[in-house]
Parts: sequence; C-alpha cells; structure tokens
Amino acid sequence: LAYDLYYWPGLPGRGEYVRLVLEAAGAPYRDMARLEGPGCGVDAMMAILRHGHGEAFPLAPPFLIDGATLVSQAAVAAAYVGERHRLAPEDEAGRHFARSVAATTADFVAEAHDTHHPVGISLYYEEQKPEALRRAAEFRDSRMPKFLGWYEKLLRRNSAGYLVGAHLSYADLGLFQTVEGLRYAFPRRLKAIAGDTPEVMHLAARVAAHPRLAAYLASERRLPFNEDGIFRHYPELDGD
Ligand SMILES: N[C@@H](CCC(=O)N[C@@H](CS)C(=O)NCC(=O)O)C(=O)O
Repeated sequence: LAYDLYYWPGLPGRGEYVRLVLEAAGAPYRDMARLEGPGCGVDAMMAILRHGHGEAFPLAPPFLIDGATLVSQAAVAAAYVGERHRLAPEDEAGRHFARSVAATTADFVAEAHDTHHPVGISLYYEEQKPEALRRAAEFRDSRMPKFLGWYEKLLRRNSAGYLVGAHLSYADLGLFQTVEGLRYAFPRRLKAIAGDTPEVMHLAARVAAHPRLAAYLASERRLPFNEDGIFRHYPELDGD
C-alpha cells in the first residue's frame, strides 16, 4: 500500500525531509497535495488539518498517512519511513540517536527560516527586514558554524562515514537537504566556511550521488528552492 504524503505544493520546505526518505527507500507514495482529482490537492490536506485522521490531529504539514496511522512533524515522519525501509540504524541506541539528530536538524531548519521571519510568520519579510538583517548575521556567524561543526564531529567519530550507524540513514538525508538549502539561501557564507566541515560537504555529495536520489533529484518531482519556502535567497541576508 502506498504512503500518502501531505505538504504544500510549490516548495520543498519541510515536506522534502520526508519525501527524500521515501525516494531513497524506493517506497511507493502519493504526494497528495500536488495531485489533482477527488480526495487529492490542498483541499484534501486542509480537510485532514480540520478533521484529523482517526485519533490523530496534526497541527501543520508535513504529515504522512500509512493506513490508519498518521505521523506529523517532519523529523518523526522521516524516522517512521526510515525505520521501516532500512534507512535507520538497527539497534535501539542507534535508532534513538538518529531521531535526536533529525530533531536537531529540524531545529536548525527552524533557525534558518527565522532569519527571514524573526518577528513572526504571519508577517511578510518586508515587514521585518531590519530584524532579519540582525538575525541573519547571528545565524551566519554563530549558528551555522555551531550546527555544521556538530555534524562534522559526528561524521569524524564514525568510521563508516555516516552521522549514525553503519549505513545511510534518514538523518544523513536530512543533513543533505539542509546543506542544499544553505547553499541556496546563504551561498557566500557556506562557501566561506565549507572548508571547516569537509566531511559534511563530502556526505552531501555522496547523498546526491546515491542512485535513487540522483534519479529523483534530476526528476520533476524534485521542487526547486524558492522565496516562498524555508530556505530563501535574499542577498542582503547573506555574507562572508
Ligand atoms: N516542527 C514542525 C513544523 C511544521 C511547520 O511549521 N509547517 C509549516 C510549513 S513548513 C506550516 O504549514 N505551518 C503552519 C502553521 O504553523 O500554522 C515540523 O518540523 O514538521
């Protein structure tokens, strides 16, 4: 049976953190809000946000439906798919740590988002530009090196060359997507500091070369980053 992924059409956003795991797994899935027809589209997503799915009631997309099960929160949904398709460590400690890494990545993603929306998500970027300049400078100078340095440390500790465990996991896919987002939103800053985290950059390149993911990344299913999303390229927020 196919998984049903629900996320806003037109931007990769947090939905991509789940979509990448489905793609790497070769799992059958329907990208529901991007499909047309009865039971599909944004209306179908809004109906679940209004009425829930059985016991489950998500606050926001992305969410994934697998039969009677609904899983929301990008990191939790990525773990759900990864653990069912050999894209997660096998042992319990490894599974828990992979979840911790994915949740930390979700924090990093939220901080990247907040560079252009530091005051509030219900306001336009244009209404919070001075605050965005300050927030982005702090993100570039302090937060980017801190998070990327932490991933680098994890990769150097693991002789297998992955964030957790002996093989590729959803945690690695999340780091890949975040590096790609930073490359789009903060190209100057990433270029300036990439040399400090060579293992992170190497992992991102390896993920992009994964046969299933390379095919996906070249396909129309892969949505480009844009200024409606989480990672937005506003040149004034970037810097060396
Ligand atoms: N922590 C959640 C955040 C979910 C979230 O903020 N989703 C956004 C789109 S990326 C949304 O549609 N939010 C609507 C809202 O918060 O009202 C996750 O990682 O999935």
